[in-house]
Amino acid sequence: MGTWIRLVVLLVIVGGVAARTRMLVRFRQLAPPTAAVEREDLVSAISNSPDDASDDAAQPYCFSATAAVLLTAGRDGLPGKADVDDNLDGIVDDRRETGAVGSDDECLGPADPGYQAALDQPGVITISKGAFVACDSGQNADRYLTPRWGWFVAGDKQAE
Ligand SMILES: [Ca+2]
Ligand SMILES: [Ca+2]
Repeated sequence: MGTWIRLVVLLVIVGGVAARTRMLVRFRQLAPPTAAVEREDLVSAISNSPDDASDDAAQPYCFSATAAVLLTAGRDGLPGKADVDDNLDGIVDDRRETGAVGSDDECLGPADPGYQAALDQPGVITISKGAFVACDSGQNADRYLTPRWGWFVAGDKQAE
């Protein structure tokens, strides 16, 4: 009987070590892509013109309290899922289905692809005001967008 207990304790210890090792390996793999970004890289990106084709060029964005955030009918052109009564009110594809969960409907801000085209589409709903829009304020922008790193905030120069 003592042998069985020792075997169980040994299995628990080996299992614990294996689980901990697996977690540590996974943790390293889950490091964010920005983990290796140096501040100098971001300062350089801000200095590059957004017209550069480089992935490192940063487009400045400034907050606009009047910029519309849109809710579109998606690629199928119909509110919610096409030919489905998403909100169960007995009417298929009525306007109140726009943005239904699981549909192709999209929420778009000025920085999103397709935003300009959506402004002219019928059935598009403005769900709020206030968003970041491309601007040319250079190093004083509220935030920046790069193809390589996505969004980042540069912060106040005095904090350096
Ligand atoms: Ca749709
Ligand atoms: Ca409906």
